[in-house]
Amino acid sequence: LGQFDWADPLRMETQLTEDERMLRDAAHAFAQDQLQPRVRDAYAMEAADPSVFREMGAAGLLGVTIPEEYGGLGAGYVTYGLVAREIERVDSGYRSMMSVQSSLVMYPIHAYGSEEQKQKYLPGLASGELIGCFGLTEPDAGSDPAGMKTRAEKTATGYRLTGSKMWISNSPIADVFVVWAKSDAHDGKIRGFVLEAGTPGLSAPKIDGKLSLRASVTGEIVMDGVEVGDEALLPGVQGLKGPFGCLNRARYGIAWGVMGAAEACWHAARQYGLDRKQFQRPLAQTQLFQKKLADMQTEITLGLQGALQLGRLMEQGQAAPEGISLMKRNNCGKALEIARHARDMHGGNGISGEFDVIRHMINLETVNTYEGTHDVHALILGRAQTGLQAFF
Ligand code: TGC
Ligand code: FAD
Repeated sequence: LGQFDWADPLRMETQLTEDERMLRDAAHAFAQDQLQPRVRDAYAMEAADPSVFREMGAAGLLGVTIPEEYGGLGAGYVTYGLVAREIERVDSGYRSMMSVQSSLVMYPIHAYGSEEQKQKYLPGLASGELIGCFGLTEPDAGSDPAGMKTRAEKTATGYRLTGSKMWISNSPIADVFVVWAKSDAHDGKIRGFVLEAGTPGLSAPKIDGKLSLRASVTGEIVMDGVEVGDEALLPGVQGLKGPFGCLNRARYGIAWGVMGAAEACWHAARQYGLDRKQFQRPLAQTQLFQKKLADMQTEITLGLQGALQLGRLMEQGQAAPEGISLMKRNNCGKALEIARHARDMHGGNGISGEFDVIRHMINLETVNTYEGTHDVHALILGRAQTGLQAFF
């Protein structure tokens, strides 16, 4: 019979290739050496550091699945997931910066862009010299992006975009804006456009005062008659399947990422329980404490197995969007619950920034909401198994 490893009960390590383990270890070292030392201050000060992008780029963590000819790593989806897990082990905000850049900006330019767009933007996005953002959500269109009001009108030489986007990760520091708009020239269908910072009429004010995901900056995108040339249109896709194709990748990465945050909380709670004594014995020697640790271990082990299988399906081109919804929803919900328990198990210390668990807990409230809320993914799964539409 095999040896039991409490931290890896089903021996996921043996399911990874040597390359995957090597890239995972490099991402772990980067996250622990470069990100962990600054995250508490970044969170406390609500200060996203743009140089994180260049550092991630130098470490090869931007565009993990994008081919090497465009500056990416040319690796598979399991590697991308393992990287997300290591970064989110430190903070969901840093993982957000990485996944928006990789899945929501580089992916659509690579999958839907012209050769000129790929050459122009992808190498700079991969190195982190350029920062990207993705504008789908609007003040009146969140869970229902089909209700967007942003319009692209045809001009003699291109398009004029008018509208506003809300809750956009990275927008105040972005150089490249992938935005989605209904285009008059395409029967009102949703089309993607690549805008550049500094274009007249384009601004991206910061949303101040967030109490969650404070190490990552979030803003609006205001488009007040922004004029762009024909070359700004992403030629390869139209309709909602354009932005959803990107969201599939980002949601998949989140399913892995949140397991990293959950593991950080689990390991911290276990260590705290071993170190702290009450009633003359370690907290970890009480039944209630051990039951909570066992629940965390079980949910994380199952969540990681699900994410790994989904990754293998992604690599084979066999992952259905509903399977991605299932894993995004499950792993976010479970990670949030684990973080709440870990916070409680730290007692009063659990509310201190020094112990990290409350930061993970508050971050995970955002992650449970963005990229499709927990309940919206339930409706996607409900529709897929009943054939009945319950959104409206
Ligand atoms: P529905 O009728 O279901 O679909 C419309 C068209 O879209 C296609 N489609 C998909 N294609 C690929 N992948 C998917 N996952 C797809 N889901 C839908 C569908 O096939 C159809 O295509 P066609 O050609 O037949 O027209 O559309 P609906 O309007 O009923 O959609 C409802 C719903 C709830 C499923 C959807 O709108 C939804 O998922 N809402 C959640 C919105 C969301 O996730 N927003 C995320 C914004 S970005 C973000 O949060 C980034 S945070 C990142 C970070 O900081 O890390
Ligand atoms: P709503 O859609 O108004 O939902 C409010 C509540 O109603 C939720 O509980 C929801 O589950 C529920 N609900 C909605 N519809 C139904 C229904 N039919 N039946 C039952 N319940 C329903 N967007 C981007 O485009 N790009 C980004 O980079 C980005 N980054 C983000 C970063 C942060 C920090 C945050 C907080 C959000 C970000 N978002 C981004 C937006 C995010 O995707 C949306 O907040 C999310 O999709 C939910 O939309 P909403 O906030 O409008 O909530």
